[in-house]
Amino acid sequence: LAVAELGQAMQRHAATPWQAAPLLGGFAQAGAARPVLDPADRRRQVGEAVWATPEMADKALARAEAAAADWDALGAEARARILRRIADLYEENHTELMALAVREAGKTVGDALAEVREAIDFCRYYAARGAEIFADSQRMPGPTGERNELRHAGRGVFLCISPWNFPLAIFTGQIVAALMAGNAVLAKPAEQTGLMAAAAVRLMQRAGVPGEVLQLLPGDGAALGGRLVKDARVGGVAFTGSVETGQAINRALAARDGAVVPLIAETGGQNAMIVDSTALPEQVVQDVLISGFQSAGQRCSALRVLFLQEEVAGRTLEMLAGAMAELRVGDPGLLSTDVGPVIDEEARDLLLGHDKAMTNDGRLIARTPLGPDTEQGTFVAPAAFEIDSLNRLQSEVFGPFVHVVRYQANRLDRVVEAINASGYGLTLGIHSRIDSTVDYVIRRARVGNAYVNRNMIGAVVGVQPFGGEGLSGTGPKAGGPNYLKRFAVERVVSIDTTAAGGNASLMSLE
Ligand code: UN1
Repeated sequence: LAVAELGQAMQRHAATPWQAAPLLGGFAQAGAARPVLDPADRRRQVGEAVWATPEMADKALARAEAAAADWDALGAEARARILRRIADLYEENHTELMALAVREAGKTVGDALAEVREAIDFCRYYAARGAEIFADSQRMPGPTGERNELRHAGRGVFLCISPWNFPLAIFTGQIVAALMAGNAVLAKPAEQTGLMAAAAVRLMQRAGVPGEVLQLLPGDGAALGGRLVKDARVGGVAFTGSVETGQAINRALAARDGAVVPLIAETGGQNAMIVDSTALPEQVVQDVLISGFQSAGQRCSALRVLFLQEEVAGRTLEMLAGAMAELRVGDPGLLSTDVGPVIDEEARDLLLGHDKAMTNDGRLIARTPLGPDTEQGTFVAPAAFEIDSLNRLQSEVFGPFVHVVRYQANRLDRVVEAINASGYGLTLGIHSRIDSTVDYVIRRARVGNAYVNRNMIGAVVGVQPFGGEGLSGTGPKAGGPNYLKRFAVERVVSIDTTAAGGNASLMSLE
């Protein structure tokens, strides 16, 4: 039934395209519309998007600044109720949101479902955590005659800059965290996924988020995003995307006159999986397929470098090549599809360039053939290459490619050193049945999320707090117990309760 409904939602919008426009104070702004094309078939227009002008960004900032205090004063429980209502509305509208994930972002049906679920999980988890952390006041211990309270408040206006690879989940996660902490939000979605962002913001406003408190600014990353991060009215930035953009935001914030504000950044990875001779080969192959090729490898958590112990490398690669030949690459709207398109022409061309360079160097191990009807889309064939060391990869290769490096059993130390030397520190997979090996790796590898004898993507909100260190991000981890705190400031109120009269009313604040 769900699949039939999804098909209907996709057809409905073949007739009535989706729309995105800047939303200021709850009102859509007019402007020149840009066509949004389906990554699976670039002849198919799925909607159109209007980008925000610098004047709109300026107005949005002024409105947000004016609205922040009242939103904060509403209190944590009232804000948590609105977050729960957003979750309910996402649930009611899940087929529409899934259709958008498939048609605008090229997600497979399975990934689209996971996307909507994760967004809902973020709302419910942050509502629960926020109601706890941001409860009106927390009594601190102290001497008699004095009352000390720890409170939290929003930082004012928070700027949320989100990626196209999780156009609903990460977009929503950043925004509801900032809202829950009592901030007004300016949302700058990825250029490629403005339609999903607009649909999400409309639902958030229906759930009760005031138009001034959450404003949507679709537009160019460098021009619009660059302008916003320089503005002294922005009290904090949440960013998920490339390490280069994260560093540029960091520099822009540092160069600003005025207050020092936090950057919560989740950036790329050069994620490795280590497989020793005690690993179960079938499980390894299954986990490599999921970690390397699901979502066409367009996850910052995805596997990029597979370290195979020499003794098992040949057999594992043979099995991997066999399994890769069975993957189906094609229309992400079909339930039988394993790998959909990459996001756009620019991404495809970069990846094809990498494939060509690797293949010319004689490093190709296996490549999955593209399925039928892929000529008009931005598809990239999943491939595995062999390289002599992780150093060969200068930066993150954001697509369906796995690079294999063989290692000697007695040189596991070098493997861990190479992983750490990359400077990234996001996810890591280890396949081994030897506890001391697993322990050795986990104690030394500087990564945010380590996965043992399983795949290394799909961190679950509230269960596996997600995020890296080094070049991979600043923390705190998304979907974890400490994430919300960084969006708020702490305030301590100390009251002398021995004084008569005046302080009595403050004492009843409880
Ligand atoms: C990203 O790809 O930008 O665990 C981060 C996972 C996801 C990754 C999100 N939470 O696969």
